[in-house]
Order: sequence, then C-alpha cells, then structure tokens
Amino acid sequence: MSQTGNRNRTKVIVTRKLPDNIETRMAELFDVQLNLKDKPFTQDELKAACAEADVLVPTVTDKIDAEVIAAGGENLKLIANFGAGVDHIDVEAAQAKGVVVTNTPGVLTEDTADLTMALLLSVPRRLFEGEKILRDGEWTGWTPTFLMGSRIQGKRLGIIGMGRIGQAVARRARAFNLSVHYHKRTRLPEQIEGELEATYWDDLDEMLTRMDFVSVNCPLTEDTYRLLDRRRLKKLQPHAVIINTARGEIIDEEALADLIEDGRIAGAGLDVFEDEPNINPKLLGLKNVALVPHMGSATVEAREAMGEKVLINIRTFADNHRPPDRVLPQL
Ligand code: 8YV
Repeated sequence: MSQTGNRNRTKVIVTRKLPDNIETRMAELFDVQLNLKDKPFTQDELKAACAEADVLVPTVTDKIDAEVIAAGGENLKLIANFGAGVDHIDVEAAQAKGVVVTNTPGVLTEDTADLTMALLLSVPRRLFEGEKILRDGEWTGWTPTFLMGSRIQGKRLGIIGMGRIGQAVARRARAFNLSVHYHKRTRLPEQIEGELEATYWDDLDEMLTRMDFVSVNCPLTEDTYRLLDRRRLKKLQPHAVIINTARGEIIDEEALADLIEDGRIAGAGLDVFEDEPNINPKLLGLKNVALVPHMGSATVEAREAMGEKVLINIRTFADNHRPPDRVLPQL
C-alpha cells in the first residue's frame, strides 16, 4: 500500500491496482492510498480502510458486507465501486449508515457483449477443444469428421436479463442470424423490442425448453441467485449451450457440471464462477466447457473508462453534487 496525493483533500482508499493513468489522476485530486502491490485486502484490512477513509474504492474481489460497513468511521461517506455489478456490496447496510454507493455502468457493455459472443461462437464450434488438441501435439491432420460442431446461424438464443449488456448481445446475435429471445422481469418498451427483433418470454421455464443457446446477462441479486438451478437446467434441450458472463452464482454450477457430464446439456462457456478464483474441478474436467477468468471488461479502454467513472463519482460527491452512478438498494 502506498500513500500519495494531496494533503487536506478527500481521503480515498483504493483496494486494488488500477490502470496507471487513473491512479495518477487520483493522486492529483485526492489524498489517496493506492494498492500498487495489488494484494487483496483481508476483511480486517477492509474494515480498517473503512474506518480511515472518506471514500473506499473496492472491486468485485472485496466483500463489503454489513460488518465491514459497520466498521466505517464518521468520515466514510462514499463507496465508489470500480465495476458495474454491486452484488459484493451490502448496499442496504451502506444506505442505512448514510454511505452512498456508486458503480461504473455503461462503459463495459460492448466489451462484455463481445466476450459473450466469443464464447457463444467458441463452444458450439469446439474452438477451445481444437486449440488444446493442437497444443498437446495430438493433431494428426484433417479428416472429414474431425471436431464437427454445430452451426450458429439460424439458431435460437435466449438472453436472460435484457439490460444494457443483454441488448448489446442481442444486436450482435442478429448479425450472426440468430433469432433472439429474452426473459426479463419487466418487458422492454415496444420500440426497443422491435429494433432488436426480440421475442419476449414472461415465463423463463418456457423459454429455456425452446432455446439452442442461452446467455446469462442479468445482475446477481437475491432473486437471481441460482436462477438456473438444477430443476431449470433440466429444462434445456440436450443440444443446448449456456454462456455466462454475468455472475457465477446465477447458475448452480454443480448441477450444470453434472448435466453436461451426463450429456443432458451440450456445453457451456463460462467467464464467471461461484467461488472465484476457485473453479469447480468437475468443470475443469469437461472438454465441452470453455473457461475464461472473469475477463468480460478486460480491455484497456473499458478499465480506463471504469476508472474515469470512479473519478467522476468521487469528484461530484466531494463537491456536494449527486454522483451520476448512484446505486440504490433493491426493493
Ligand atoms: C469487472 C464486472 O471487471 O463490472 C463488473 O460487474 O463483472 C467486471 O467486468 C469487475 O466487476 C471489477 O470490479
């Protein structure tokens, strides 16, 4: 951890290493404590940070629960999350303590949708399997029946959650000639639904039974925790493929692994996991599962834009204005 920046300014504690130019700007603007070694904070370190800071800048790897928030001192007024998802923060406990929470929506939408499409193209076409065979030196040459996958075009894609990222996935999917279906708590306005040429399913179970591909793009909340549980996963057709670039906890991972192993689901492309950075060993053993390490927003552009959003949220808040990306507790 390193101390830098201006004295007598807002005290900001950042829990992980951020892009260099964001850290430099933070040091210019605030009395900032950076984490240049990027060693994750323990729960005790998070509590100590909350006790000391005016503003805490956490990431998805920090569990900001009620206990951590309760350890906050009089000064703690803002938790400016570096990331869009806030499932790791007890927003209700923060609000009860008068601590504002902000996030960084909108700037990682296109990159996360790109990664979703990359997985959606990779799993049915068995790209990761092919790559492994090559690297293991096991390729003996072209044959007419080697590594046959299934065609993308003309298939049905069911998107769970049709917010910014879901819609960005839908736009890409149209270009690949997929027919787009979606399930969401509240139906999209007619005009947007029309533009996306998307079919709405009020009943998730009904949608699942009919899809060739399913993409999870909803936030993790109490309502979406294990939304795809064993019962629902069993509704999928045996040739179906699931992509998850949202949060691991939305799918019962053990059930998913079992069903893929038993041939009741064809495969999965996963960027997120229930117990990151630990990966369920069953998933590791399945060759029709593509695994990538939580990379949805991992572009230089997205990470810098996320940092800019954090800076704007802190600055507006410190200037006694309403920060643009305030997050409110779920009703
Ligand atoms: C981020 C994400 O990298 O923004 C999110 O919700 O899942 C990721 O893309 C991560 O959250 C950073 O905290």
